[in-house]
Amino acid sequence: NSSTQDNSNFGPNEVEGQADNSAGSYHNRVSLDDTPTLAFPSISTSDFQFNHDKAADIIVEKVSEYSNKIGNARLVLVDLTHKSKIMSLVKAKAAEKNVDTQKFFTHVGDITRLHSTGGLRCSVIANAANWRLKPGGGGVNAAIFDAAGPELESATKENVKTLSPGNAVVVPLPSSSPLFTREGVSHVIHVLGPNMNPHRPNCLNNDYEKGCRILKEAYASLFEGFASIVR
Ligand code: AR6
Repeated sequence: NSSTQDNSNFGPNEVEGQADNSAGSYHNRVSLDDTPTLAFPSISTSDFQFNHDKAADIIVEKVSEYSNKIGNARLVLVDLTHKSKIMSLVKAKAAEKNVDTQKFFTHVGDITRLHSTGGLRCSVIANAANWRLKPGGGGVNAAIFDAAGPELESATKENVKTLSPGNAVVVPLPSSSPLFTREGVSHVIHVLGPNMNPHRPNCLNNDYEKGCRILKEAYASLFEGFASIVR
């Protein structure tokens, strides 16, 4: 049901887009202004099989830390469906910690179509990448490389060849990329999170002490990268 709306938490230039029916104040919303915004997927929680509850704690911790360091810029956690477990967990934990809803919210939609189908302008999007920074492999990585065209692969290669877990790299997107022209995305930040999937490289074999440290580093590196763009 996309008709349920609650505009009570919106700023003056915002109206709600695709409604997010779950309770809590971190509603997705449509931005009508040009506030610099980073849209990011939950790193490592799907193909890389990282524990959702632990990941949600880390997202909220790092979002709270960085929301004070990015001026008026905003951070938006994106996932494909209203049923997203990680999204629900993050919303509940962010509400508990009173994270500023002007600086952080969640949005249901395809990260490669935020402007054209969600009405949300995000000049920067994050990718849950693989260590080779290659297209394909499914998940959000395949979607972003597909949507961005060959421009993203060549621009990525110019910057860096591989990524180690816990790191992020900022890639300026050529203006010929469809993601730039259609969605207004000027930068993609590739992030490599910790992997708990035995069928993927660098599996941590359930070592959550190490995994949590690497996931924290990954978000810190992502948000630092975003801060370096908006500064
Ligand atoms: N828009 C928004 N969110 C999405 C989209 C999309 N188009 N597609 C997926 N998600 P995953 P990981 C969400 O598996 O766990 C790849 O093969 C998804 O629901 O993409 O870090 C890479 O090559 C989930 O919440 O990333 C790596 O090898 C989140 O994005 C590996 O997967 C991340 O899911 C990385 O695995």
